[in-house]
Amino acid sequence: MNYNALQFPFKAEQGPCYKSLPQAILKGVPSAENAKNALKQVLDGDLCTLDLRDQSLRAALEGGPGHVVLSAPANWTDDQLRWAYASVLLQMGELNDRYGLMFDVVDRGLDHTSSNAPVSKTKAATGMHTDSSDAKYNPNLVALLCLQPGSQGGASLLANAMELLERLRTVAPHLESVARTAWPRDVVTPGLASSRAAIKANAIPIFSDDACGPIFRYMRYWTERGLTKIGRVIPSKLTALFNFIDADMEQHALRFQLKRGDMLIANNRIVVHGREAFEDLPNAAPRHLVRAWVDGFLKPVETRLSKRA
Ligand SMILES: O=C(O)CCC(=O)C(=O)O
Ligand SMILES: [Fe+2]
Repeated sequence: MNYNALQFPFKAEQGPCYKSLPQAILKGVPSAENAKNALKQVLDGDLCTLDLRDQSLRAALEGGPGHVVLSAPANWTDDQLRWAYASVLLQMGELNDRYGLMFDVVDRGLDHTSSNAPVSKTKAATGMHTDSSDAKYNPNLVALLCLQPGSQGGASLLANAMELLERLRTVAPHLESVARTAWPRDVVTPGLASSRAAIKANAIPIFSDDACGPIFRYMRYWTERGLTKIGRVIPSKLTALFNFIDADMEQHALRFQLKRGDMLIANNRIVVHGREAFEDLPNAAPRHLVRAWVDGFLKPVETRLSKRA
């Protein structure tokens, strides 16, 4: 896939790419009483009879803006929203189980700076990132369902890495080779041992390409922490690259608030996301998002081409 900036009209002033929820979901939603059971059936892989094939959704994720926000009715119950979310995502691929098929993003009072806790269990700003700190695993799509936006802060941020690459090539072309070098990243995935050798082996380039096209993988905090843990000084050229990327995203990122029922789905290979810090105020409902990772969304170019031939 040949991405270039013209294929990626990702203009901050236009806001996020909202699309309506497929009609089949709106029509087929189970009753509030049946929703828990219906959700279990969908997650257990029982055949979903709804026809959700929506090429515009797929097209928005593969090219174009690289993300969509689907808005489900806020008066649906949590289980109805989870059912709709799972039903849509399972049309795109398989759900990954590393953190559970649906991972609750809520503040658990943890601190990611003094432990291996993921930022998704804290109320801190996440910084702009793509998901997964594991060199061997990169989800195709990252999805976040908003059950409760919370009372203070927590805005969502999205940036397009392909546009960023164009600007890097114009403004600081000498840094592209730094971005294409594999840098060690701290190992924080549950179940993976975090030794110096494991961190060294967990090296990931920021920009790379595979048979499906370009890939951007960015986690500044865990890269700097990984390098520090293995006793390496952070090279000044890497700091210069990080500073460029952060400043570029600060200038160009979309910033918006998810509402109850919103499902943000982003192509994790080309779109970077983040959230601002939040505070759960006393006597107010705590912020609650549900994260899912979708595998198998993209087929290698050769497969697609041979199908077309
Ligand atoms: O809380 C959010 O809005 C985003 C959380 C996130 O990026 C994650 O869990 O990977
Ligand atoms: Fe994330």
